[in-house]
Amino acid sequence: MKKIVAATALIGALIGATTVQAQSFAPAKGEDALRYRQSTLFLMGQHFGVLGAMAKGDRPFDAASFAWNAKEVENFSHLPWDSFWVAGADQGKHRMKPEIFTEKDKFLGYAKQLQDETAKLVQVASGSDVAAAKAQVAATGKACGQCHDAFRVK
Ligand code: ASC
Repeated sequence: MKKIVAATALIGALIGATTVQAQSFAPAKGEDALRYRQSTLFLMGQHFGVLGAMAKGDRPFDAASFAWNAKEVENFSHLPWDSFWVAGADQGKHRMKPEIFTEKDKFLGYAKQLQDETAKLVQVASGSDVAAAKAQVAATGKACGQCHDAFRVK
């Protein structure tokens, strides 16, 4: 019985893991893809801004608000990346550097790092260690920044 329970849990975990990894989305039209990725990055920045203000002490630390905003940031960290590869999504006003396309692995590696940091952000937000939560905001901000430095026009 124990073995069956363990095997079921393992299969569940594997299905869960692949399902999360397999999800991807990008609008089909270039102009929509540009807007989609810029919107998701904008929204991520808005919610991360709340966390940044709490971490810096510009805003009172509120655990429930921190946790909610962390969850939003984590969600948005999964959305923008596929839209960079939609034909026509480089037409219009944007700040992406062409290196995104010539250094795709590095770019997506940074995206993955961001997702890992935002997952930790959600995790730490559910605890009661405020210092750890603030430190994780800094770590997440670093992940935002390293990608901007390499792949966003100043
Ligand atoms: C934000 C935001 C970013 C990041 C970055 C962190 O709030 O809009 O782009 O944080 O500044 O380094």
